[in-house]
Amino acid sequence: MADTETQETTVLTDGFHLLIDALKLNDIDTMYGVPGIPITDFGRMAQGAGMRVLSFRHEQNAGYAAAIAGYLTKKPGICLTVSAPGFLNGLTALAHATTNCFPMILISGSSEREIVDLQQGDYEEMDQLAIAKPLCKAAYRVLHAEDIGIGIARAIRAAVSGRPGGVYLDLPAKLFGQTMDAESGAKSLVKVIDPAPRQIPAPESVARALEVLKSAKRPLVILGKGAAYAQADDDIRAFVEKSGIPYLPMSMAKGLLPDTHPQSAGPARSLVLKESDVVMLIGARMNWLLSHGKGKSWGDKPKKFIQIDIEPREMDSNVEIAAPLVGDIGSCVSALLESMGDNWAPPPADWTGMISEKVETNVARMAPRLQNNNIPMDYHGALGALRTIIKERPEAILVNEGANTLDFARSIIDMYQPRKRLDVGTWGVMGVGMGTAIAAAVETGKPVLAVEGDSAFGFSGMEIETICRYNLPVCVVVFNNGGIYRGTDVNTSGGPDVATTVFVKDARYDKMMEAFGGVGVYATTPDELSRAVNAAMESGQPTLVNAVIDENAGTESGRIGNLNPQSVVSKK
Ligand code: ADP
Ligand code: TPW
Ligand code: MG
Repeated sequence: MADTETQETTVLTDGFHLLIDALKLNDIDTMYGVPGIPITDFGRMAQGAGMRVLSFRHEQNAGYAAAIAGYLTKKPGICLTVSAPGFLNGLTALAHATTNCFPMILISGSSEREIVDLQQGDYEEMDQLAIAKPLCKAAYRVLHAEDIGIGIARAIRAAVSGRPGGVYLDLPAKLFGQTMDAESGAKSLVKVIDPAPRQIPAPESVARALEVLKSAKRPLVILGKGAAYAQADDDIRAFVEKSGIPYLPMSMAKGLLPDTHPQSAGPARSLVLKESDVVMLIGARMNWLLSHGKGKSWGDKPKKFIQIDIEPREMDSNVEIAAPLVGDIGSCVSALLESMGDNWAPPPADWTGMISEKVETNVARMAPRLQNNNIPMDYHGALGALRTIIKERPEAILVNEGANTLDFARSIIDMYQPRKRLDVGTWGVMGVGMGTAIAAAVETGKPVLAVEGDSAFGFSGMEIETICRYNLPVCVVVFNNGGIYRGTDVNTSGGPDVATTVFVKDARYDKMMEAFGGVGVYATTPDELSRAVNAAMESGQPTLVNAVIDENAGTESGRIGNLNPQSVVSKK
């Protein structure tokens, strides 16, 4: 009798509930994924427990959503997938997150360990942990319900501490149904305290950095997306303004200070890279996007580099760093501000004057081109219209991918607020567009304008159904030039296939949007484009504008055509 009573009062919990409780305990309230065995019920139950669980049409897009959610919030974005094929579909995004230093956790269900390890051919069999390991910052597997708390805690800490990155968490099917008593279960959960602790720079490093900076005649600050990620916006602005040093924003750092700021050297990029004598990198790596700090674009004048980064091994990765400042950007910049004193001498006026002059000339040269009304539209005409829209709606988030569509939009559309420009990142990956747009809308509640090359859009285009399904305030503009780079290539063999870079002529992407109940607009002039986008931003209704772009207007690979290998025999 007594035994039965005890049994009846033992309340049980299981893997499903422990996982949900562990995530919620750590303020994780949103997941992006695709359902299926063995995580269907997990997704349902998480939704039932009040989490936002957004289902996508392809895991890669859910993964890109999670990656950018991590960038925007400094909390790991969660992507949830099924085993083998779903996992692999999510893996590209996990690697992308790691490459870009975005915190993300890919949670994938997996098959039975005993069968997988003996390679006996289980349903969706794959040794996922082994495959994920080289492609992310950390990878863990949880085998027992009582370890769920620790597993989630480790995954969160690994994703956000130090240099942020992607983490893989492997959850075998059996784990979800494992039971334990609810009280011990609750006790086993871990609330991660201070998941990304401040990393204070050494005082001597701060002094050294300021010494080098003081010695400069032609100083330059380069702001990268690490600086935007750090959310130390006020201190970064104060540092730039107090120092008086011209700055260059990397693509996703645009808007950290407004592009119209008098110290912005954006439109004088080639000049400042060549002529500067001291360059301070703040949350930007000296990778291909900065020509590795050498070669033609950097000119032949000697330079010294100062670098602020949380990752010590980033120093000297491409060039000698005269003053490494290792720590989190918030702490480093506030330490600099404190040590600068109140009498910091601004850079020599001939340097800042030379830059302002160049900026003015280049801006003035561009202005008339942005107002052209050519039909079909060229990039300048169409982007001139969108530039005004972002100027009038600086809180809107701009998502951008493509080749010409990316490169022209980056230089033409001024950004005014931090973390409003989200693009292809370090790899220049096509396909981030719709996942990024969805997460941007979900995480911020702000209107999203996604400016997409027609090829770029195609990589994730089916997710416009997701946008309609969740009724998100996303306006997609497809720059439709009928192909990759241009719509004019010909097949030199004379055979029946069209050229490799060419798509169907006059494709109507706007009708895809209508198929899912969204608004589709066909726009051939900057005015039509402008009207449609403004209406979409105003109404918040899911909208796709098919912007017809001159198929001759683009160039091969946009601005990075120089990276294409050339055949010595012939180039047809
Ligand atoms: P971009 O592409 O804009 O040049 P990168 O992605 O190359 O920027 O560089 C971002 C850098 O910022 C990475 O080296 C990363 O380690 C660093 N980083 C990210 N977050 C922080 C932070 N909170 N504090 C310091 N450095 C950071
Ligand atoms: C995952 C290679 C770089 S840019 C691009 C491709 C296919 C498309 C450019 O055409 P789009 O833009 O978008 O129409 P536009 O304005 O120049 O016509 N696969 C991946 N990533 C990359 N970067 C590629 C292929 C690529
Ligand atoms: Mg195109």
